[in-house]
Amino acid sequence: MQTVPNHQVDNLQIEDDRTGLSVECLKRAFLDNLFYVQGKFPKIATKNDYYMALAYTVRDRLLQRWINTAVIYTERASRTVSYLSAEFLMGPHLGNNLVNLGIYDQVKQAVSELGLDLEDLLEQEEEPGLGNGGLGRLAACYLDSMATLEIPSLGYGIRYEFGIFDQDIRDGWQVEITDKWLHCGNPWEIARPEWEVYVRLGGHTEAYTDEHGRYRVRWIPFQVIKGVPHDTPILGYKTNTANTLRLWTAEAPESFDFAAFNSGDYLGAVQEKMVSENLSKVLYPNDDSSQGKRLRLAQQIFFVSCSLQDMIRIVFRQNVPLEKFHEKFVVQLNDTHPAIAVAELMRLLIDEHDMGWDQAWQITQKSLAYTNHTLLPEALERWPISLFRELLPRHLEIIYEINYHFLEEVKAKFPGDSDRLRRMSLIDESGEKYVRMAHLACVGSHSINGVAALHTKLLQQDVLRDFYQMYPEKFNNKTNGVTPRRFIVLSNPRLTNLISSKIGDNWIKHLEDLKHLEAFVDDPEFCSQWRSIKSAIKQDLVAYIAQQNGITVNPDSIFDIQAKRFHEYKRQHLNALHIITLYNRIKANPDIDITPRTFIFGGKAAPGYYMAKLIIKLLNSIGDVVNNDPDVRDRLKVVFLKDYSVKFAQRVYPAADLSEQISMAGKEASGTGNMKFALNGALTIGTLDGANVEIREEVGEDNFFIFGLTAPEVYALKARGYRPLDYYHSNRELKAVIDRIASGHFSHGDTKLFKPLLDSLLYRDEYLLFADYQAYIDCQDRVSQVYRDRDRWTRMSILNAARMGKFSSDRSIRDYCQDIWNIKPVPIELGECIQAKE
Ligand code: CR1
Repeated sequence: MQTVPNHQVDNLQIEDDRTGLSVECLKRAFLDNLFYVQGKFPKIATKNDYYMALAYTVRDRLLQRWINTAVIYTERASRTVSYLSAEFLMGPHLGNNLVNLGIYDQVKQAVSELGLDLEDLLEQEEEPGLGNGGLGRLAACYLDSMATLEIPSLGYGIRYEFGIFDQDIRDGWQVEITDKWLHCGNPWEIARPEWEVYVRLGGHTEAYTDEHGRYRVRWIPFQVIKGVPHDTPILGYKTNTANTLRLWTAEAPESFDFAAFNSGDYLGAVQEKMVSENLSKVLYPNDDSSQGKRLRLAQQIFFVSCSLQDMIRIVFRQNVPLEKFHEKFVVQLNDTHPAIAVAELMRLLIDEHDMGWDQAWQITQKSLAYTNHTLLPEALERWPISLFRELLPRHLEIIYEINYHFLEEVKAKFPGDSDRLRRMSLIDESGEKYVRMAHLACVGSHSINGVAALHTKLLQQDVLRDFYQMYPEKFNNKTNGVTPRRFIVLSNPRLTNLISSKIGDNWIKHLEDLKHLEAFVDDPEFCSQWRSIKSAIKQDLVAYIAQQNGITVNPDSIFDIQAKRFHEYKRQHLNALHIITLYNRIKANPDIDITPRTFIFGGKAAPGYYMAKLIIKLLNSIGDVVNNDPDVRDRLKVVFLKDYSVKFAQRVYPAADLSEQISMAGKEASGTGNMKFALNGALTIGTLDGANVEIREEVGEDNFFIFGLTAPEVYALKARGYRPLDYYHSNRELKAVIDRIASGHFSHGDTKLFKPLLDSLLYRDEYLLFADYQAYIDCQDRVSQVYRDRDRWTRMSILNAARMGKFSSDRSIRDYCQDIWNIKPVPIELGECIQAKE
């Protein structure tokens, strides 16, 4: 792996136990931390003690860069991106920091000289699962890329005490277990109580006239919550830049209500503390759906208000006049979860900092930019007006006023179009009244972007059409990307070394350079190395599956993997229909010539999403039958790997032959797993949905297994009137599959268990599984054919990886910098300013 670039070593002025990078120095520092931080000596130290000692050793090296970065940003009052996100799915920090510091190999040697195994210590880390899926992981990739590209940035979010639940599988069903990630402490964060802020909730407002005779509003809250920031350094890859992830914890302003305490009401006194702390207690485990819960809205205003107040503190601290807030900060809203920022920034500027409406509105619009991540109607957030009024009375007034000005603008642009006014209003008045958060975000931002070309187009044509007609200049596309540091360098060192041995290691920062691999696609030795690496990684996964699931898997079979959140639109059950189709073919003719396959699934279902949980149960039930049926003769295996996480994903992507990206076209905004698989040399079977479209464009149609209806075909079919039963009756294999499930074959004769799922397919089939079934099966048959031609498959695999340059999150971030943020890199020199005051 990488070694320390010499210029960094040259620049180091302090080579001591907290900054030194030599093996000797690392060893000394490690033992020192074991002693002084963990209070242990080797003989009695646990694995966790060793992990902590190593984490602190690495953190010390980060701190030097972190402080330098902060000094330079402060001195220059650098323009800064604030990335506001309710989720950051960071994954384990230790390994990534070793890669980005360029000391992976030195540390491996240092710990091994002390009789320890680095991989073992890396396994110890309890990852911060502060996100559900793609949206939270994208935020994490973007932090990595911003630091790598030397872009001043702050990630702002919530320090949930409990992250996404741990998933167990019992009797084939998902069981949720509380994620106690902070249990052993978190060595990567530093609390900053000196920067605490206060957030108000509830109560009422009062109008008054100030000393200049101006109309003003005072908000008398029912409750005040304290927000305490916890900072984590985010180091760039082989740069000295260490940016900050700042997560807020909710606390009661005073630990006790002393009045209540003195009157003897001890429990009443701690009550408030408990209520306040609830705010940052737990991550809502829903992906792509919103349930309108009060606590969730409270979480949103909490982290948004804390973050905006923090930005204003920084503005003052750096002597920037508040009128130039938008020059100092650009605030990216990661979906609508932080969209209340529109009203909160207005409130802070007007009520707390005496600014006039028009100026405040200009600053707000110039500062904010909004990214939309979904086309699913159930994910578009709306809050009942009653709830809003109860929790955020002042914000509701401000939203009404924004709406008034906005609708005047709409009237001026589209006179006499009252239907349009009704559709575009920030308030949905069709039944019970709601605040529409996506509309608020669109109106209050200067930029609105989707996350893949098709998604942005569909936003413009459909979900946000009225806003596109009103503000075409605000719309732009920013196709998602993933960080090659975590998703190949860290997770697939063998492939990384092979690639670097051929084309050098420039590709790690400039992923387009992977295209130089194409020169080797006809080199038999390179192809054979490529193949044996994939094979070795598959062997590792075979061992893991044997140990985790007790299933024996054939390493030469196609590793056919679908790993992502469970959702009907993602169609894990379409994959199930294919498995049963192959199973039926074997049952009908046990000697049939079938390309062996291992179907691997991973992913969590939202705890309240019954159908998704039933699909998990179905997959496990199919596995129980197929894996043990003597007729199958081990040609098919179905494996459900429980508790999918970033750590686990890093193990799975490199082992895939085939990546399943089979959502109904028009539903997956982008997808990012699709990119991680292809980067590791998997071929994709997919629909023309989300970023699949662009991946296929890049890798070439010959190297991509495409099937199924396109988004326009989906709409047309639905408009004509879709009848799934017709497909059932006219397709012999499909009927046999459904009948096989209905017969109780996978449920010990129980014909009721999967009935809700079968009924939803037979009588509704909202996501058109039946319509796409035959195309999917035909495409899978082609996959099986091609896999038998090893050389052809290897060639396709190499070309997939070689052509993934576009999908680096570095490219995405460069595009954001250029088109939306108007921000330039600020390189950090080490050493010069560490002693600089104050
Ligand atoms: C989308 O479903 C996309 C990620 C990141 C998800 C997925 O297709 O790759 O966002 N959306 O952009 C989401 O979680 C709440 O919406």
